[in-house]
Amino acid sequence: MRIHILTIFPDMFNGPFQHSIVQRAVNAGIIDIKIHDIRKYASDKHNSVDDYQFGGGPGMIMMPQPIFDNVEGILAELTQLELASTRVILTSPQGKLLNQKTVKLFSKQSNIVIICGHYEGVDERVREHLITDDVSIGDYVLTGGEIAAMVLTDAMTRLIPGVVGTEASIEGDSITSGLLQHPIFTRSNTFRDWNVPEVLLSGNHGKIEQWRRRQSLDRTLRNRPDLLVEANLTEDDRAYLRSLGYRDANYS
Ligand code: 6GU
Repeated sequence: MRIHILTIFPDMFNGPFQHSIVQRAVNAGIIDIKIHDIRKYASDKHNSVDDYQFGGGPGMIMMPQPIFDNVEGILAELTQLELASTRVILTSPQGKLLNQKTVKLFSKQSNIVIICGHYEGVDERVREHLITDDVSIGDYVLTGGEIAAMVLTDAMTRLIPGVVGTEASIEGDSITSGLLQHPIFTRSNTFRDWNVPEVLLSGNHGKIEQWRRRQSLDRTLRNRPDLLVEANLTEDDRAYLRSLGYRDANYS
């Protein structure tokens, strides 16, 4: 997969992809990340990429022309087959909230183009005529789309086959499995008087699985009850949730 990131702050990307799993994926040739400086596509003598908004209002708006020229230059290099598996994504607080399902869909594409929104936003013609998807990473406002582009790149990368060691570590993820992950422990068995739960040392795999499942349900109910509506729950799970006092109209 090739990931193109269009930004007016290319230097922000020095670092985040040069460590750990993403770096390994780049070195192994599984992904290729290309950072594009939108300003290089500016066409006036001041290298403008932004301007005031028509109708008046606060702040500056990203101009359409440098973004169109940059994206169209990238798309022109692609084959028909690649074009059919390419997404052009705009990061902005007005986008659709990113979730694991969307990340998974994106991770199957051959090319991903991410335009990092800035200032008050981008000219609406970019959204209307250039992008395939607009993405927000949460209900808060960032100074720009760069960090969101890093988040998206990171989340897509780990889903590409061969990047993360075992399928099991992906399928067992919080969210991917529909529930939050259960608590996990490593050495030492006793740390500052705090013991690892007895059951994990019991060697009884049936009991361990049951404990983990219940901890997952517990944690999901406490932190993300919204996930329970879509989660795949067994009769046992439902009985356990009822014992915790969970009652929800959407859930039966
Ligand atoms: Cl994608 N961009 C900005 N500027 N703020 C955000 C965001 C994106 N997602 C959440 N907040």
